[in-house]
Amino acid sequence: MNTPSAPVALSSTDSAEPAAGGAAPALVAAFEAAYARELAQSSHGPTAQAVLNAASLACRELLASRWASTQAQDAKRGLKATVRRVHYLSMEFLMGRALSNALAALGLTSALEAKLAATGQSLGEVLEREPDAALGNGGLGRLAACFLDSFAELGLPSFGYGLRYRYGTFAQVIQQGRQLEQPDDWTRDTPPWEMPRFDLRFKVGFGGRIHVDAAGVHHWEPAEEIEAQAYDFIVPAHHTERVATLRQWQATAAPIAFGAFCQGDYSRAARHQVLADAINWVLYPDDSTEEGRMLRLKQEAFLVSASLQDLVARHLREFGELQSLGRANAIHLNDTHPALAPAELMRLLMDEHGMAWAEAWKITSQAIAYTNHTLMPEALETWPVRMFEVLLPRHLDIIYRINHEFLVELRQRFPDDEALASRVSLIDEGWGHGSERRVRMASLALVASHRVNGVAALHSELMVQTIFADYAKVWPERFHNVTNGVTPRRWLQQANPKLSALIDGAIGTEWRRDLAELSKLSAHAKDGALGDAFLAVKRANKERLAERIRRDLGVVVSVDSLFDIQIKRIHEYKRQLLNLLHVISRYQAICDNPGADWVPRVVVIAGKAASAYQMAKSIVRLAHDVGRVINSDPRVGNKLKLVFLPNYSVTLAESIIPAADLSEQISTAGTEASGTGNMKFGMNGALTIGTWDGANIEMAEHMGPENMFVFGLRADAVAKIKSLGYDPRLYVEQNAQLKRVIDAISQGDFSHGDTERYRGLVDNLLERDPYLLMADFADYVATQAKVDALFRDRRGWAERALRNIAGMGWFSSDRTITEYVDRVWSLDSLNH
Ligand code: GL9
Repeated sequence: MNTPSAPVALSSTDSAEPAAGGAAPALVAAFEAAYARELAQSSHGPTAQAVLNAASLACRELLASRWASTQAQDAKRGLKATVRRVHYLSMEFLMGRALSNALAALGLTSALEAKLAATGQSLGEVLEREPDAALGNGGLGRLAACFLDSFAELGLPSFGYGLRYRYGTFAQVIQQGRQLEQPDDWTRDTPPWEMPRFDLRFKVGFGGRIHVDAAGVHHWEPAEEIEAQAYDFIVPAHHTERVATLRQWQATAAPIAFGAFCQGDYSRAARHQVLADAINWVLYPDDSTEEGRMLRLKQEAFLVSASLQDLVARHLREFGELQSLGRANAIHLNDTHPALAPAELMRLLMDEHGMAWAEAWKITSQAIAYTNHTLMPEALETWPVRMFEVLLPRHLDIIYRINHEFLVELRQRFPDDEALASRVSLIDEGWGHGSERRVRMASLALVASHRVNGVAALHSELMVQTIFADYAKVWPERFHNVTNGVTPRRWLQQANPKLSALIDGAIGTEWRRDLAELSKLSAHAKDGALGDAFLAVKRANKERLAERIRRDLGVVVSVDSLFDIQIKRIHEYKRQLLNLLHVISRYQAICDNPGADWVPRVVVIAGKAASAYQMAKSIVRLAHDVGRVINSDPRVGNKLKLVFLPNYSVTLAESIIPAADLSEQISTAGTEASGTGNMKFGMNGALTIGTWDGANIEMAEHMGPENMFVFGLRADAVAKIKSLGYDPRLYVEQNAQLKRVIDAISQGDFSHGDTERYRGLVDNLLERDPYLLMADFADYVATQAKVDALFRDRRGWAERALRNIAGMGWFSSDRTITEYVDRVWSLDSLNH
């Protein structure tokens, strides 16, 4: 990539843990001071919690000094820099735990371990106490967190911008097989990892009136003003002293209600406070109900406005003018949630800084780029014009003007195509469906962006053929693909130290800096001794997971079994139900013939269902019902177990993935934009059973398709079957095995004879089956048989696993970010 102009200091070692250099004594001293303070403040004595708090504060201090030097380097870059400073706007950052990553990055794990040994505490136990920062729902939020890690590692001048939610995604509790949602009070016991920036506060307005002065300048008088205060979450590089910043905004009531308070109107004063607080209360599930939508729009506007005010102030400070803002800064929209950004930037440039429309628009479209993360049409965000009128009147004006300019230009280029104009307009007039007028957020993002990308090759292709076909006709040059990646620091080096050490032994340690080096493993794939060592590492990881399953669920599983794992959000398109159908069919076959030579399997499922998504919740319940029956059937024993691990999280994933033999990536082809779990499993030496979908395709291409268990209809066949009129019943009638599975569910075999419990679920499968489970069932089951056959051949399995790892070098988020820099964020990308 074009490296930023500031030089970055590389640490001097290649070992598993980067050298701490002079930091170890500093950390130990900072730790001791913080620990003494903890003990002075706590009534519980020298607990693991006290150690966690002290260690976090000590790391934070070290990171803060790295933060200051990173910022100082970046501030000096000037306009010569070829890479623009990136501002990554996202409503979600699924960070997980911070301490173990920071210790690893700072090279201080052993120093702290040694220090703790003296106090009789174990570092592992301390690390286990840290709550996850779960400020995201799934892949999109975790991708943003991986990107921050790569921003740091690559030394990219950047800010991640998000909201500091009080409650992250809900905690999932299972009661009698059903999901219950509980608040996730993640900041309760631990001092915040982030640094408050009391000097960084911006006012964000809502509602009110606009008046235009004699000079034509718009003055917006908001009815309500909320103050945004910055908190920085510092993300360290692992091989340099650079850091990345996640700046999260906390809302506080601007002190304007003081008057009300003085007059004794406490409830008005309090209401003002509550309105501000609400902005930070909760992260909404991506596929939530209509409820709270007004608040969600406020959250989006709050994130965008505070972040862009911060950017504009910084640019002015560094450059003394705003004309160069678009050449020095990239503003990236992580999906459409921050798509108000162009309207807000136009407002700031024109209303607050007196710029004319044309110049402000030029700067805005230089700065903005947008990534789409899903083709699901229901995920295309739109907001009623009515809500804009109430909350964001000035932004609505600007959006109308952007739309006007856009449509004038469009009509010149496509004179007789009013249908096109109405399809691409920023405003959905609601004519077709007789409903209210709405602002189309994706259209706003597309019009303002100089680059738009999908997240895997197939997804980017389908994006321009389907949801954005009209826009691709208007601006074909804007559309690109940048395939996702994940950070190998967290997902391989930290999650799987044993495998990492094995790889070091086989090919050296350079892969820790440059994941592409993993390809060297393919030369060793047939090395039997290495294969055996790989299997031993896998077994050790499986033992840890088996222990957890025993402890948390009381189910005893054998590590000789094939660990078959599907962990992700519960969604119909991801087809956890297809997995369950296979499990049921295997169960029935085992009962028919318990004496046969079965390959023992442990099927593990984990994931959260959005609270309002009834079908997904029903799938969670079915998983529990089926697991209860199978796990207690004496005919089955170790031949098959099904467990559902509750409260899926980044941390849980870190312990599950290294233990997987088989990774389930079985979405209906054309529906999973990319997937990133698939990559984490691949790096950890799990084989994939998957459809020709999302990034599975590119994984197969990189490792050789013969090393993946691919099954099912491809995206074009899916589209064709649907267009011809798909009838799921035909598949059921023609497949006795499938029919028997469906009948067992309907007859109540897993629900104590209750034939109502899964009626909706079964009817949906038989009558609609929108994700084609019935059509793919036979091939899925046949492919699972191939998995069994290979698993019996231990050396053959290990060889394939090594080939999988060897093929995963390309799926580092470092490669992804390098591509974003080349195609989207470099200065160069503005000229092509
Ligand atoms: C998602 C896609 O569904 C995934 O396939 C993709 O890997 C990620 C990251 O690009 O984005 N889009 C999306 O809305 N979510 C994704 O995971 N959903 C959530 O994050 C809940």
